[in-house]
Amino acid sequence: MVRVPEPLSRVRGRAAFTSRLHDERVAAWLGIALGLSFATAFVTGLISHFMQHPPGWMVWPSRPVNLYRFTQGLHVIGGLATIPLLLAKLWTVYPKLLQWPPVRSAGHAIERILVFVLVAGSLFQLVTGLFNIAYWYPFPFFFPTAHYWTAYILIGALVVHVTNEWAKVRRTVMTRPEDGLGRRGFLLTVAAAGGIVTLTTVGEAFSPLAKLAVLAPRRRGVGPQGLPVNKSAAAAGVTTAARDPDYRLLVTGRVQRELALSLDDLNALPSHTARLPIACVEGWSAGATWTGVRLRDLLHMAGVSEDARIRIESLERGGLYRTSWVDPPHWNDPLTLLALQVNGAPLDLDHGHPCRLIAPNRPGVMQTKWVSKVTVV
Ligand SMILES: Nc1nc2c(c(=O)[nH]1)N[C@H]1C(S)=C(S)[C@@H](COP(=O)(O)O)O[C@H]1N2
Ligand SMILES: [Mo]
Repeated sequence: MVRVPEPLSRVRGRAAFTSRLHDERVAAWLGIALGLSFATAFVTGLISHFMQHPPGWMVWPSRPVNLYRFTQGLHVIGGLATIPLLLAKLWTVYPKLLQWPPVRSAGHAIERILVFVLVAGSLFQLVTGLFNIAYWYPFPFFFPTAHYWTAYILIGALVVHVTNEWAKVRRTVMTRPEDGLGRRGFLLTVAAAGGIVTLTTVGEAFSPLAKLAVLAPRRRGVGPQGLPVNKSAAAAGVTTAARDPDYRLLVTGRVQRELALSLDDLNALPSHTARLPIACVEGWSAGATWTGVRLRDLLHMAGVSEDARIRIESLERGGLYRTSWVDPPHWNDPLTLLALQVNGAPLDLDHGHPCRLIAPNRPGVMQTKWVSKVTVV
């Protein structure tokens, strides 16, 4: 006997979705949580972007020391905790995604396109972000650029969506439900899933919870001198140059006196110690005790004016992060060092031997390792 399939209209209509949690009240609460998460991710993401690519008029302060560590930790860990929220929301509303007929009017078509952009944009941001912090780049585009521009599209769609839904959501959450549907249990489960993601990753930035960070791609204490390494000296191709006895640190550009300092010269200069974090854009961070020469002492020796911009260059030949800019608030800060030691021992080759830049409130990608040249612009 041939089994007759159920009519499509039934499968695509409400009848096929038996759980009563495909429900406006659940969708409204999850929507509020997602709106707050994406707003937070957007703001912290812009902070990270503009710290790395400041337009000419924008100057970032060098304090508080741990500000970037906090905003970027929030961006990444908060983004991870958003994944269960988004999955729950998609599950709650997916009967609507399959509604029949798919388009009822021009207005309805626009609304559905908006929802498509919202769903696709959210999934894209969370999935590419997750792959990026896991050091997996299966996509053909450059992650920071794609993640940055998609954020504007997503936030645009989100603002329109919130405007459209605001009155309904308000009404829904302000009235008492008449039925006891088990919504609270479902929402608590989703919140717990987000909480577990946070607890098992936040230790990569917040050391008291380091032991719980079983899902974090970077762990505290793993790596030479107890600090994680993103790019090793071998990967950067600097192992020979970094150990060259003829190494000189050049201070050049718009200076009154050019300097060329050997490692012994650097070690003979007044040394200072600062407790500063490496705060990677990928969300992990680690505090360490750095000892070395103040960048501002070197620049004063070279006779540089207070408002100059400084370019730091690495021995590394290629690579996206071989140079970084240091603006006046950062290089005038007494905590900004060309570090020669970390945690009481000479820098490991992988941490930037002979010397590395370390400055407060700055993304890890701008803490240049294997420094060979300081150019005053
Ligand atoms: N020259 C150079 N410096 C660099 C990098 C690099 O690729 N090349 N990577 C940066 C990044 S992304 C981070 S997070 C920190 C990591 O520092 P660590 O290896 O000392 O932990 O170094 C930064 N300094
Ligand atoms: Mo990084």
